[in-house]
Amino acid sequence: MPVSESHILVVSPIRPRHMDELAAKYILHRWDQAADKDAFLANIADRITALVSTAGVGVPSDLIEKLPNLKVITSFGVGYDAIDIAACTARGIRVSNTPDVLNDDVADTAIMLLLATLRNLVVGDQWARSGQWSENGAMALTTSARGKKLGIVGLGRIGQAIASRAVPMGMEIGYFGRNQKPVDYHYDADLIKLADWADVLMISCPGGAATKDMINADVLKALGRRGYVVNIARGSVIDEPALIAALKDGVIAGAGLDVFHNEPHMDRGFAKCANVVLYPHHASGTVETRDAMAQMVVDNLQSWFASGKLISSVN
Ligand code: 8YV
Repeated sequence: MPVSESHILVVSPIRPRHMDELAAKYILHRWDQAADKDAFLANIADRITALVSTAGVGVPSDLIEKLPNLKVITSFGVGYDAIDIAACTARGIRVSNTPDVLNDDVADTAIMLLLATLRNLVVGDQWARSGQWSENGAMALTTSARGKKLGIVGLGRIGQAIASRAVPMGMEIGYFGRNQKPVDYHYDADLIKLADWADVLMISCPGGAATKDMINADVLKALGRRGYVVNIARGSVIDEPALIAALKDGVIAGAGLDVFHNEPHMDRGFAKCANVVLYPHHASGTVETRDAMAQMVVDNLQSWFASGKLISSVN
């Protein structure tokens, strides 16, 4: 029997162990498992004061409207572009995310994709695995990260974690963002200028309407045929048809991608490109980090019900 009378709607579950912890403390309603979601809500909607979801799933805006007493949304993930924050704030609904605990694994993934792309890891793996090495000798030379200019689009906490890894690799850092930051890196308030300056464009900004399709054909053209794109932010930031065309036509040299439009149904056009390294939105996908993210969801709920305060709120 849960110790609290608080009713929580589960739109997307977190880690199993942490779900058990929530079930022991609160009355959970598994909206995610309901076949008929409206019928499921009918008897409980007015009792729901809290909601749990993940960054990938978010919260449908029409669902928020059906929950008259909803006070708090605790989301598993740092990105919250799939939640209508303005509508929540207007209703006085507080929203929390799980920042910082994933910075290292996401930044490691960014560097992993950068090196895998510039050094052709997947091609090399295939060259050895398929027997081509023994038949045809060494694979084609690749290009070094050392001495390259890394243009970071979005120098937030994750962007800075990436920069701190790239500097000791001998890369020069530049960045684009709304505001110049108190850091000793090359700054461009013009994205086209940064792309022209950079050898590698690293996308680490938030998703959402403000950054939708920001990396378009003009930016890719400015980056140039020896340039590379790495994206660990959101697929929505890149104009995907423009990127696929740029990869196919040699407008840019290659890309390393962790995020895509319409996940998990990635555009098959990418699968046909030999000069792209693909990773299925798994930058934070380690047991250690996902457990830490889940613990932040549990702690935010605990703090909310105990004091009405969130540990990591976004509004
Ligand atoms: C997701 C992410 O949380 O944190 C984010 O914003 O995109 C990921 O870490 C993860 O894919 C689960 O939805």
